[in-house]
Amino acid sequence: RYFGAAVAAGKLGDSVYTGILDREFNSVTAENEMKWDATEPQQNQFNFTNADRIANYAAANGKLLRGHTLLWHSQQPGWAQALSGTALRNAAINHVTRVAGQYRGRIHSWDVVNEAFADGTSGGRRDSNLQRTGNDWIEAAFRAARAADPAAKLCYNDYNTDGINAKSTGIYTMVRDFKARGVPIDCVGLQSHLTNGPPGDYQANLQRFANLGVDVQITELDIPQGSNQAKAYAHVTRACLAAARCNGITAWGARDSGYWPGNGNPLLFDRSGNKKAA
Ligand code: 9MR
Repeated sequence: RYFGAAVAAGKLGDSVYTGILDREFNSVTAENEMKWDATEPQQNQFNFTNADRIANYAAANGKLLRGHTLLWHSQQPGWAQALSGTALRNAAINHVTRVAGQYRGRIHSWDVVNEAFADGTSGGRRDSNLQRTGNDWIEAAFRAARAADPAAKLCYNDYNTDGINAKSTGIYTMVRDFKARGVPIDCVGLQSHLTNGPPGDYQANLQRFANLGVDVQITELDIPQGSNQAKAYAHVTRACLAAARCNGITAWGARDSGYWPGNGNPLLFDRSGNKKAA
């Protein structure tokens, strides 16, 4: 199992920050630098400068590298937001092919598709420009990612899916269908932005995904500071250790300062970089 942190390229020059990473984590994830707006600011003109800073940091310091994220309805470049239909579908698949190809062999797990399911009780897909290209856009993305980087584990990643609810069940049903039809999927990411701590069925939810034959990864863990922060982190960690095929935890940052959106003190190290009880 790995233990990771989301990192920002702009902080890699801060020695307190890199000190925490070096000492405490064996995996890193780009917080924003591998997203569509960052890597393909103009159509077919790719810019990997900031993504490479994180990839190179990982390689130089013996860290695994998680890829986040190839396709998402948010943080799209303006040119993609303006496309629809076949033009958008083709651009999206080209993006997957080029970015996954760029990092071929260097990513242990990719969030191929992020946050494509709706909140609430429908259990269905979220409306988005990508969804409007046709319901098969997710499987098309996974097939393109597999072709571009056969060694990377390919994950579907989402939030509010930490317990058993309509949204996580919608994803569960999609993964079961993908496995039955041979669509290449290897893992499910549970973001676990746990504002209220882990739900009681957290471990059962991890385990039901694992039972489908995919790995489970906790991908964006943060839990606001409060009397139960340490207990809640322990609960999450124990659930992952106990569930078969939960093979990694990533915290959505290393220390509280600079945390998005800037409050809550939800991470494992305080603003000065000291270990918290969690
Ligand atoms: O941490 C990211 C922040 O710096 C960005 O401004 C924000 C923009 O949407 O995205 C944040 O990361 C998100 C992640 O990519 C997907 N899941 C939700 C995360 C925010 O909690």
